[in-house]
Amino acid sequence: MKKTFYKIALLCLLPVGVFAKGYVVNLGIVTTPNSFHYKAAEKFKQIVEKRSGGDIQVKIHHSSSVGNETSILQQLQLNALQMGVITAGPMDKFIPAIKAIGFPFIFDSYAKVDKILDGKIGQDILGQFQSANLIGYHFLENGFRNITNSKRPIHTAADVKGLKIRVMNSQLHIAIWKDIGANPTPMPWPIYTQLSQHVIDGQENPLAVIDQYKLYEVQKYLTLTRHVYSALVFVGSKQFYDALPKKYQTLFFEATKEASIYERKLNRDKANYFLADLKKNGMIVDEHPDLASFKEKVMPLKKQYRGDAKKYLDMILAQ
Ligand code: EAX
Repeated sequence: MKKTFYKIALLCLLPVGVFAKGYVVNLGIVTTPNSFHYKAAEKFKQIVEKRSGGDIQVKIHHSSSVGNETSILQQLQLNALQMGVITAGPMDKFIPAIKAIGFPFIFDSYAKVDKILDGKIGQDILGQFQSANLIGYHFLENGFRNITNSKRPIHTAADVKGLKIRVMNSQLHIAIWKDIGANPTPMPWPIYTQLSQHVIDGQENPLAVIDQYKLYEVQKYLTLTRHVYSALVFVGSKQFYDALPKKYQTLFFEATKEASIYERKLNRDKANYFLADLKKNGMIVDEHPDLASFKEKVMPLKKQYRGDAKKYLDMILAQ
């Protein structure tokens, strides 16, 4: 009896001992397991656990269970979390240069997105994460953002006037929607309840997010503005990264790159599905809004850009 007890106790202790020697990576995201953020995180987990021979264990904390995106970034700075898949918007308070890629209407194709984000400009911006005590590993994709609301069809910028639009906790996004004429209200994701209770009239997100969160139940009108390309970033704790052996530092860069390429393809392959599904679920869609009216309102924002944000914005505009 006693022997069996010890055997069981030993068996229970063994896995703990193995992991105690290795590394545990707590990864935070704000979206649910059907999201692309999660699919990327899952791919990263598979690659890292396999190639480290189980020496690294990745735990995915989804649905804001470890806090909103701003809070996840703060926890990464303190090494309370080790990884996150975060939207570029709320990062601009931490890394101002990221505003360059969030400038409205700056990307007109995926080819240009990939050229900039995977090229020198993107690499330079990721390098700047270090000064915020973070590691910017790789860009992946949320998608082009589109506006929805419950009040009225939006065709021109004038139709937005006075609408209470939820925006991300981002300096740039607040400025964009102020300039368009809305009443921007920053709040963290998710926002279904606030929409259903009419605390806010509208919001803007990629089609996948609008569909996966069933926002068609609480938003009647969708306008394909594609006003901002919404990048996601694999972000990590610098303190954690600095303490990793070289071979694992390399593995983290490889795994985030592979997971990002995988996720972008998955996201783009499904783009048409989401539009069809939103229509099927009753949304009234304006597929050809007057984009010139929106551009006219937001272009003066360029003058407010300073420092590296301005430098990279000018470089992208010159391409
Ligand atoms: O996918 O907060 C937001 O609007 C972001 O797009 C978030 O990543 C939801």
